Amino acid sequence: SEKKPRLFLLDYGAGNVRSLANSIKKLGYEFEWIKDASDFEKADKLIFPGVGAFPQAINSLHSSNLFEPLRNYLHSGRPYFGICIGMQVLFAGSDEGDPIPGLGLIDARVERFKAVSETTGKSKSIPHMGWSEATPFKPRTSSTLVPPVKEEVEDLYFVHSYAVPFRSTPLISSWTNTTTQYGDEIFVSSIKRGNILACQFHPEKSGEAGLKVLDNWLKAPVEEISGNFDGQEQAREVSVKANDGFTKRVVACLDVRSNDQGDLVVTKGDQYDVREKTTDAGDVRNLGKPVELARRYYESGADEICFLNITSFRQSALHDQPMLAVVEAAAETVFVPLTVGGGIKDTVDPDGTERSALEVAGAYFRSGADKVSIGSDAVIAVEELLARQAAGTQPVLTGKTGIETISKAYGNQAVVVSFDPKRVYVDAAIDPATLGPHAASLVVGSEATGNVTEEERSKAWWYQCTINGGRAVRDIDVVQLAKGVEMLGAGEILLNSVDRDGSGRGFDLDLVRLVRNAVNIPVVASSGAGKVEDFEEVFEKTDVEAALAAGIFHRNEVPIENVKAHLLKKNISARRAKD
Ligand code: 1PR
Repeated sequence: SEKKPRLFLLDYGAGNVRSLANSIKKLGYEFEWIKDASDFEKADKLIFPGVGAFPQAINSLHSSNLFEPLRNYLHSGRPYFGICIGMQVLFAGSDEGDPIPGLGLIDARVERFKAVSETTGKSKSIPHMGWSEATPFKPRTSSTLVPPVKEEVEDLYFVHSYAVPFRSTPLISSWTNTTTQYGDEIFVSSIKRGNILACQFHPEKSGEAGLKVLDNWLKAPVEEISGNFDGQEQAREVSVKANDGFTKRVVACLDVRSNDQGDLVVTKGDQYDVREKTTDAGDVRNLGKPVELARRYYESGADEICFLNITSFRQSALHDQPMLAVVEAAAETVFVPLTVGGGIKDTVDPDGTERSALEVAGAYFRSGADKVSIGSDAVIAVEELLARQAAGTQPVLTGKTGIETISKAYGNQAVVVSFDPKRVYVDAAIDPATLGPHAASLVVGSEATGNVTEEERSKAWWYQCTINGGRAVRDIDVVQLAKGVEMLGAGEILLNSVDRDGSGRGFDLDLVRLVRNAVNIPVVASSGAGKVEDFEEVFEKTDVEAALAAGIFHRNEVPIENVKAHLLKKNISARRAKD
């Protein structure tokens, strides 16, 4: 029988490559890691799953002496599959970070998305994070290697702030395999020519659709996907559509903690109280096993899964091996993005070993997490930032906070900040000036647009931030926190509400709108979902990119399938669950 082709993966240690490794294993293929330049000679197929930032990727190729060998491999005509940064490095350069030349196979540049449209003035969040349509560009051929694999468009998972803009030139037209629209910008979402296939989306995070793209390439005979990438075609056009096809994400959240027997269980509270009220002992509510539930949610069409270790602030998260094991096991069966939070901060182990937030986050990324979520530590970091601003201390940014160190090393998109705000009720006739800076988060009940009770309508309130799972309030409001974490480099906000948590009353729309309008990074609305209409409402009435729920999914009251079906019925763009 024929010799099996040797597949190699190139990793430069910049984030979650475990998910790609897991998906290749799940599809039934074996691979080896490139260890040094000589391995390129042995490779029949090569995958470069680039994560992080363009200059870091190029620099690390240079420092490990892999830059030239990689370029030689690409010119050898043997099959290459680049993912995300693994696509971008093929270009001449990027606007990201320090200017540094890329591999230069394609004489065009990677550019930053524009937060505000030059033609319509409408704004969009950066990074582009979520599921978008990839539309085939090339005339259809018999090849099944063109992602998307079906004739029609498919939703695939993207997470990036930079992309190659589509331009109707012979060069770009020759390479473009699919295009994707974000806002009114059209970018090249995959390229294919000769031996090169590369995509801006993450096939290993794009559910069944993404696995199919990978599988098609993996099973293709080497000769079929070898060749050279020279030559040019005629320039062709793509027109901007009224609807960009960017979908709203539905996120399932699992609050995880150890119960009184010491096992990690999924729990869920009301207003952050997770203990049973019916038993005298007040046991921690147990709603299931984290890994099993995560798999169930993946299979029922969750666009993203979030684990929050809600007790880890008591000790170092790295001491919490079981949580790392949970992430590792979940990443074996969940092929959509995974976020992990709880205890991401500088800590000291009981034996005195110091662990930086960056180190803790790194351990989670290596276990298969795509993003880490920071709660308490982000509040403290922004308080210190505000104090430096007030005192005129320079520099305002120290570069030392967890948000800064992690986003620098792994990219902004890898850092989520979890907000746990609580309403502070004040007199309805209050003079906002008496609230000082917090007036920015003041809502007067009679003007509230979210669903509020008669009693709430007669009051006013502002949104105060808390730490340690709502246990301690701080002198900082959600608008200050939102602007502060964006400045520090966070890539997304997970916006909970202590008041609405577990209530089933719907999302706090006034809160959601305040935070959405304060920043240009994606915001996930959370807390209070009780029925499918609550998702419709938050997407119709605010501009959030995603909505999260916990209790209704755990108790099987509202399956994720029903949420998706309802959104689609109401013409809200959502990723179609599995066919
Ligand atoms: O402060 O960095 O160690 O992170 C701790 C993390 O744990 C924070 O993200 C914080 O939100 C979370 N957390 C801490 N204590 C609790 C608790 O419940 N006692 N859970 C807690 C937060 C809220 C949401 C929940 C939504 C949706 N849980 O995550 O999933 O409210 O719930 P619903 O749909 O049932 O209404 P750090």
